[in-house]
Parts: sequence; structure tokens; C-alpha cells
Amino acid sequence: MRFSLPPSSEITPEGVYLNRRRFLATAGLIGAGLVGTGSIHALPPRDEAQPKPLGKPYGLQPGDTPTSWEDVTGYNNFYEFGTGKEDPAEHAQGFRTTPWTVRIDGLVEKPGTYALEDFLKPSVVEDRIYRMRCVEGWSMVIPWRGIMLADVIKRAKPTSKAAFVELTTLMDPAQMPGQRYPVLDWPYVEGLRLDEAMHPLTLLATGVYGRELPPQNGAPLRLVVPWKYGFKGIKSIVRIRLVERMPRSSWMQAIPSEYGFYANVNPAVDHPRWSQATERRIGSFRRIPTLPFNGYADQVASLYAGMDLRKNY
Ligand SMILES: Nc1nc2c(c(=O)[nH]1)N[C@H]1C(S)=C(S)[C@@H](COP(=O)(O)O)O[C@H]1N2
Ligand SMILES: [Mo]
Repeated sequence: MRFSLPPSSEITPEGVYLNRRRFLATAGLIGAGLVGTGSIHALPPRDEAQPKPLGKPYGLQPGDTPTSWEDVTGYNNFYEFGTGKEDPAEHAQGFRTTPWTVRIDGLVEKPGTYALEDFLKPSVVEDRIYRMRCVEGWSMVIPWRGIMLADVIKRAKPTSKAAFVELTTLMDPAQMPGQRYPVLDWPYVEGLRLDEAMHPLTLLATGVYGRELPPQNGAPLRLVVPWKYGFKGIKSIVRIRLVERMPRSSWMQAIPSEYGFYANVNPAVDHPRWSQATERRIGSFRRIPTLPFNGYADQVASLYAGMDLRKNY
């Protein structure tokens, strides 16, 4: 397991991962279950090894096809379980997600701490297929299952002072080995402006491919914001807090020059260490052009009218 930030030379390291899997497959080891790669444990029974993607496509472009279950659940960023792409699938396996409580508080009329079941129950669960783009230059198409974040925020009744939402991951170093190392300033924190959080595309996901979220994907509850870089999609959420001022996210705190609060996918604004003009779709060797707002400009560009998105990266 690795607990350091990946060096920039490895920042598009999916080739390494694919090559290893390909080698193992060729050697006939994966199917035989002889290799302890993480995703083996996450795989459903053999006859359903590739579940059908479920859901309504949102913003998919010609040529977009859902990324395989194996890649969605085997190639992850979840630094609480290691910084290698295959670490989370392997080391999050025993993660306990029941019981789970979610607190919603801050500038709301109805703060509360809920058992996850009660927190979810009043909301409509939907299956939606979204394009997802990591700041590292790779992307996937993922069939999520979840509820609208707007729905839970409305129920808590934000006061007129509420302008931002801060979300926090579970802090549990006994279960999350990465939290014993100073990779980030734990617990992982992310934030959205209130209008971004209320946008109908913004989901709290509880599942993927019609199944419960595997731990490596952020079980039991994680954020999905398809027009922003993946790091906004905070996993294993325990707290949602309405606040007046812009929250400081873990990534802003760690490397402010590289990871801003907005994190809108923007091919015109390079990361300080690499171009963001193209992306590699996991599961293929093709690089494809990155689209403004990851292809969701029609739905979300108006949220940023009048803002300089080079400054507000
Ligand atoms: N708590 C927490 N949430 C996190 C991360 C993390 O390290 N810790 N990584 C982020 C990053 S960089 C990405 S790209 C996405 C990856 O989500 P996926 O593994 O489900 O594709 O999760 C995001 N959420
Ligand atoms: Mo990411």
C-alpha cells in the first residue's frame, strides 16, 4: 500500500494498471482467482461479472459507453485506503458501513443526525449515467444510483445566510489506514456553492451499476458532480454543513496553486503541471478532447456567468 502523493511522472499511470491486468489475464490468473488484486474481491459472482449499466444517460457524447464494472470498481482514488489506483479496491474491503449516520447542520432550521436509511428514505432514488473526469487526465462513464443533494438540503431548510455547503468524510484511522499518514489534512473535506449543491445534476450516490456502492467507490454515500473534476466527489460522507463562507477543501489546503474551490472541468485552463485539453478514457487507449464543464455546459455554464474561470479554477 502506498501513502504518498503520486509523483507527477505517474500522474497518468493508467497504462501501468492496464498492463498489469493484461499480463495477469494473459497468464490466466485472474479468472482462476489466484491473484489478490483488489478488484477480485469486489467482483460480483462470476455469471454476473459484467453487470448491465442501468439508468438514463445524462450528457453522453457520441462514442461514450459505460466504463466496465471492473475498471469502475478497480481503478480508484480514495487516499484513506492508499494512494495507488488499486489500493482502495484491496484495502477498503472490510470497511464497515453499517450502522452509518449522517449529520446535516450549520445554517439550517432543521439540523439533525440521521441513520442512513432514514436520511435517504424520503428521497427518490434514480439511476443516471454520467461522464466523469479526474483532474489527473483520465475519465470514465459511470452508471450511478443516488438521490439529489438538493432534496436533502431542502428538507433541512437552509437559512437566508447559507451560501455554501461543506461535506466531510468519516474520520476513522483504525479503519482507514491512510488517515494514519499525513497525505492530506484529514478528514477529507469538500465544498460546493449552494446553487451548485442545489443543481439537479448534483447527486449523493448510494450505488453504481444498480448495486450498492462498493467501499472503494465511497460507500455508503458519496458526492457526484459530473461537471467538476473528480476530487470534488467526496466519499463516505458523514456530515453536510451549510455555511456562510467558502469552505476550505482538503485539496485547497494541500496544494492551493493546483486545486481550487471551483474545480470546473476546463480544457482551456491547464493544470500547472500538465495540459487539461484531452483525457484518456479508461478501458481504451484513445485520448479524447476534454469538453468545457465535462460536456454539461448547457446545464451549468449559467451558474458561472460573469466569473473569470481562469482565476476561479
Ligand atoms: N474521501 C475521499 N473522497 C475522494 C477521494 C479521496 O481520496 N478521499 N478522491 C477523489 C478523487 S481525486 C476522485 S477522481 C474520485 C474518484 O472516485 P471513484 O474512485 O469512485 O471513481 O473520488 C474523489 N473522492
Ligand atoms: Mo481525481
